[in-house]
Amino acid sequence: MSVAVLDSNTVIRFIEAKEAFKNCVEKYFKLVDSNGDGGICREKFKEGFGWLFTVELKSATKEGIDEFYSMIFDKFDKDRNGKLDLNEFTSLVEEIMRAMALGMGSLPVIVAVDQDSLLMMAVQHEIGSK
Ligand SMILES: [Ca+2]
Repeated sequence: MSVAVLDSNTVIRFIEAKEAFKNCVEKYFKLVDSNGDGGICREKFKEGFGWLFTVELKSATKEGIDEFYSMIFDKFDKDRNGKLDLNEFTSLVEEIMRAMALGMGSLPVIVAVDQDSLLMMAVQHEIGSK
């Protein structure tokens, strides 16, 4: 866990740098899709979500957490085949990151980020492009 200073523009610029963003999402997709069948099932999604985003659900009950994951999964499993393919997964990541950016507003915020989290990738992308 490290600490980074970022604002919504850091995140938005990362999403809009299509190639860099796509590469990162694909990297995570492959990580979560551990058996490489091109789809992330419900169970793997639950396991893998914490790698992507630091989820603060400490006060939530187990049922609450399950419901949270189901809700997200169902929303993005557009063709309802019980798996998230790369496209579905990409829209999921993009939407969550945009929501995070909205929450940050235009003032820089200090956030604790996991070394391999997507927010960290956004920060690194920003540093790299300067
Ligand atoms: Ca699907």
